[in-house]
Amino acid sequence: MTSLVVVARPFDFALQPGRAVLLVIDMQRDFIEPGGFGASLGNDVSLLQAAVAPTRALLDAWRARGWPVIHTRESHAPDLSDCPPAKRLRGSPALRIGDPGPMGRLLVRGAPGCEIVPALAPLPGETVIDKPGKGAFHATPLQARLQALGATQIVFAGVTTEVCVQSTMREANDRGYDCLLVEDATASYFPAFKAAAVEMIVAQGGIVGWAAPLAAVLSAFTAFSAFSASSALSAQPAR
Ligand code: TIU
Repeated sequence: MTSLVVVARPFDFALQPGRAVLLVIDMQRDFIEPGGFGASLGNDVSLLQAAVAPTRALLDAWRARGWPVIHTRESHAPDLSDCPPAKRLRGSPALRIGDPGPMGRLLVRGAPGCEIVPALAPLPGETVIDKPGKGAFHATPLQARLQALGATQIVFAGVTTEVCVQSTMREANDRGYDCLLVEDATASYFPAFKAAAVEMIVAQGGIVGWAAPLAAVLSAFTAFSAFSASSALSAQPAR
């Protein structure tokens, strides 16, 4: 199968149809909207809004081809049995995980704040993985799902770049997946940390993976569609 060449750093990423999964990390109201977990930690949540529209554009392009999408949510059971005390008690936030806030209990499954923002809501048939940690492989069925899909490549979007996205990229890299981070489709409460995380990922010949702007991914899709159309035309019998 012909691959789609995405102009990326540290070098081109050969996206393979049938092998690539889009993994959208934790685009939840609790991180992106006021009154949620991110805000309880003292963060300016408006910084994460910038990633929503590019992530939607990436989802639209991916879905148009019928390629697999997996969403994650950082979330806990209502009894917090999957939330280690070390996580719940860390620091001195305004509200802790499980406390009631304006969008319901923070990071608790079933609370409105735990849901993915409406613009990026999962479609029927898309996998949603609830994860108790920062990395999406820890204590989840993600690896089994990727194996069932026959995936060898993961394209990443989501928040926050240097916390849950980078943790998951590192976990995925160690499990043998080629990982591409779409730079406009990720954001951090700390823009300098986002920039540093991207540099850390692509340094040393792609020690963790690749990074590319959304435009590069969309260009690869467009070029691939044009190539497929011309191949189909040239395959037509001569009249
Ligand atoms: N606090 C922060 O930057 N992130 C998180 O707690 N979780 C995710 O990144 N999803």
